[in-house]
Amino acid sequence: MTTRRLALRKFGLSNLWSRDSVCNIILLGAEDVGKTALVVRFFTKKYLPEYSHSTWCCYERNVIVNDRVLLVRVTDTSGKESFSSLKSKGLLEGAEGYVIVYSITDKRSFVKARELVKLIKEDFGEGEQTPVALIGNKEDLVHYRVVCSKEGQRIALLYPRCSFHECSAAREAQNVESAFQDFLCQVLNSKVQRRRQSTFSALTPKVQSTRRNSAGNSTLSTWWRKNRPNSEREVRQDRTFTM
Ligand SMILES: Nc1nc2c(ncn2[C@@H]2O[C@H](COP(=O)(O)OP(=O)(O)OP(=O)(O)O)[C@@H](O)[C@H]2O)c(=O)[nH]1
Ligand SMILES: [Mg+2]
Repeated sequence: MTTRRLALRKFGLSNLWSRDSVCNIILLGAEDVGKTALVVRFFTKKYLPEYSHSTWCCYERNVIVNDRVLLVRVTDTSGKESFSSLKSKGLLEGAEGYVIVYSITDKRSFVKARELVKLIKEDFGEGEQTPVALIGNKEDLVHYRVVCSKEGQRIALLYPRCSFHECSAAREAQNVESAFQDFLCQVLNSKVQRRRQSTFSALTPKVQSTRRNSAGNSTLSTWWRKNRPNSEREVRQDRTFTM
């Protein structure tokens, strides 16, 4: 074991090592905007004309971002489910970034995307710092465009850590790749910042002791995450596809 890992273990920070190489992303948006098509395109470089409309599922794959290998885990939600229902099922727990998709040919999907960005950025408190990527999909259907690029850009400019891209899952892999790569870089940077903040608080005994619970030396929230009677956690594993 390296000196660095030993030092991390000594200060109770050994988990930081593994947590750093995993990225949990949530994919949100209205029905039929191409959420599944986008994640499948990014992970496999392939495009299929039809995808399952299941309630939600999880895809994961190792991706190289900034010369580092990251295990990117994407929770692909269904457009039928509301944000509050996803939240109550615990699907948004541990999100390190949100990808919100709309179709440039569907105004209603843009309105929904705008509401989702607002919800995440304004109502989430801590989530304000969580990176969000707003993606206008189906760029290949230019003749049917009803949402112009400027409208998307305007939303992104309203919030910190919100990026905007237009792409087409159907046309080519390159634009989808660069949108996701750009977003994952943002997520990585935000993780590094959070890690610095949590390292600082872990090394400050006063702060740490107030967060410990009676059951052991972990924080209450960590203890609850490990021990809660949550069947969703097991279900989640059944719906994870490694690509
Ligand atoms: N022309 C075009 N069609 C697309 C594109 N992306 C997806 N589609 C099509 O749009 C339809 C819906 O795609 P999905 O990926 O299933 O959409 P979704 O957002 O996951 O839908 P739900 O899971 O029901 O919420 C499919 O018929 C896709 O082939 C695109 O970039 N261009
Ligand atoms: Mg889907």
